[in-house]
Amino acid sequence: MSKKIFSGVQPTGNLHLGNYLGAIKNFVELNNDSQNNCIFCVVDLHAITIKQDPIELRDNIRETVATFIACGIDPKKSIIFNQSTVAAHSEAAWLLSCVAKIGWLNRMTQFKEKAGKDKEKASIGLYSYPILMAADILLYDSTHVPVGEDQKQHLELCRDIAQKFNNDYEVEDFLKAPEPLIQKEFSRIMSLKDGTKKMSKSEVSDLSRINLTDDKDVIINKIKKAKTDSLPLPSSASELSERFEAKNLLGIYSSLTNSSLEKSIKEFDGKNFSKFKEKLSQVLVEKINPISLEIKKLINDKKFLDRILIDGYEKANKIANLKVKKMHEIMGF
Ligand code: AQP
Repeated sequence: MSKKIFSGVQPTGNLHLGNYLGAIKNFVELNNDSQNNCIFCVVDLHAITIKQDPIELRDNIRETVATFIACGIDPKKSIIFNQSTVAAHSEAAWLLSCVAKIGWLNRMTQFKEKAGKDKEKASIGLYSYPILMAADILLYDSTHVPVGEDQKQHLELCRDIAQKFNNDYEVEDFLKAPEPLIQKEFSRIMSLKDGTKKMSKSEVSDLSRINLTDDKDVIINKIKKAKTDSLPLPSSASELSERFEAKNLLGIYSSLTNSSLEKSIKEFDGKNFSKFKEKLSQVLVEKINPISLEIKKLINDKKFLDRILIDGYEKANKIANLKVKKMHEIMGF
């Protein structure tokens, strides 16, 4: 059965290994299946929930497109567009925010994490952004949404909003509740400096992540400095329950080599970290270096990147406008 795929990435800086292994790697596989209709969105309206420098934001939008292409997404097979160019997203978000419940939003753990201790000072957009995310997805009748594990709760909210809209307005199956597509293993890549924290663009220390634009030497250095513990590598997965950094590094290795955690554990059983880190760096360089070189090449071709966004806008705008128009009719406008 053909799937309608939708997913977004925030243009908030260098995309990293977590974005790649948790989401973009999956986008590429879905894009390569000719049965699927894929839409990949640069979600700049989400990015501004935390203050952005306008000049950097504009560059980051192009860099995100360049990263999609460098990772293997083919703009001829998928729609790639910039969220803010399709006004229906903001509009549908407002319509849906009148359906969603405050209690539902209050349960969102990502807001709690991102707002930190000073919730009163967080933007209202940061609080309500899962509703905009629901609008993004529902406008395209998306059936499947490939995301990292951290977005699972937002997708559940999206399903609740769709269902409530359909019930409130008695329009069965008008908004389609999408299925999350989350990698079964290694769906949450952790910081290289702290195995209990998600690898993230906004983390201050650049040593906490592998950026997709990092070159060979930078990658090797970051893996050398990645936090580990004093024990040798384990001989079974059960020994990893409290060894967060070891588990994360073995997970990264397994994901990159498309093997299971068990297989990787067997490969490095009892070895010390320096041997393992050498192999991990090698695998990372093999995967990331070509992507990094391609991003750096594409980023100079602004015309090419802008053309992709304009083509994508034209296609996405048509679909989204039709859906929002139907929402107007249903809601009595
Ligand atoms: N560490 C991660 N492990 C697995 N998947 C991840 N994703 C992000 N970080 C990890 C997935 O990547 C997709 C795009 O994410 P995003 O850039 O739109 O937003 P994010 O989740 O907020 O990513 P960051 O890096 O943490 O950005 P900042 O620091 O700007 O907030 C999503 O599918 C996400 O699940």
